[in-house]
Amino acid sequence: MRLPLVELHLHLEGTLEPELIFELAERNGVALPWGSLDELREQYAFSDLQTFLNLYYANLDVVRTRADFALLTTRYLERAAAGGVRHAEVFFDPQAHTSRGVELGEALGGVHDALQDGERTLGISSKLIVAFLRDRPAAEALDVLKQVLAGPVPVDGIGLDSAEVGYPPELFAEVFALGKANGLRLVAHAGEEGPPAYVWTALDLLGVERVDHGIRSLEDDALVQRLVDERMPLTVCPLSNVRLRVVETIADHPLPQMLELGLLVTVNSDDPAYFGGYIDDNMAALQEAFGLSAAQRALLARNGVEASFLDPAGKAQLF
Ligand code: ES4
Ligand code: ZN
Repeated sequence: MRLPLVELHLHLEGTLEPELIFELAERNGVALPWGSLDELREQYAFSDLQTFLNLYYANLDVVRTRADFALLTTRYLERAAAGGVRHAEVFFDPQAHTSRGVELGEALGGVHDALQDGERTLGISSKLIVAFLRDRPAAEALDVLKQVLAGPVPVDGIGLDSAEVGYPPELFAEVFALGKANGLRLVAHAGEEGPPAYVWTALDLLGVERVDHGIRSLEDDALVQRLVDERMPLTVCPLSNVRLRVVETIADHPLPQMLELGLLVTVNSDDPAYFGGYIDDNMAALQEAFGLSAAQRALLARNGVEASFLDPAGKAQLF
């Protein structure tokens, strides 16, 4: 039996493949700073989160119209379906687009249309999580959230991403309170490059229901105990952690240790166009490095379903 793959940590913007960058540049008449695909690919050696983010935001210049956002999303869903994904809860960063003059409704509308189509044609159910950029002002995030809530596109949750260190979760307490008051599900990146203290405040002051990454939680035994006791999901992204130098190699990744500790760990792909692979590639890399047992593979699959925001009937359908 093929285990159900559930993607819970994926930035749609991070699925913008080099080939699609050239395709969109051509159709939008955008002059790229790269002469060839190979020249662009040479930029993908990152030394940390910030060097990656610089390229991630710069490459978005080619994504402009509602049709572009729909195409980006559809290409992701097609690749995900080919890799066995049955359900995806995807992040979208409105401020990465509104800050460069794209209309919120065009961006979010294109994504939403494609997610709906993907559900019908590819059989991938999905949830849409708008993520706020923590290295921009919280007042801007609040304003964007109000626009989303007043707009026509329904979203399922809110998240917090971008440069972490120096931008603790508590800066966004008001944003998350408004999201919660409107019935949205709450997640935040914490403990990727930032300290365990950021995981504590994401839990206590934002009220998150999942922690994205969270791997630096291992530095704090009391925090690990709490995460285990609360069955708090951690959306871990192994290939991302290697490419952003959070861990040295895949063989050094603490995922087996995290499972051993009883943490509710899920495997995800983060920004697959940038980090060398989609969720199936992440699973394959773990399999090769650790020779995961059938029981461990089944546990990871079950964790993905449990940690999703599907209702009980939706979860039952995945098994
Ligand atoms: C991200 Cl890997 C990562 N971390 C934080 N923010 C992000 N946005 C896109 N990818
Ligand atoms: Zn991420």
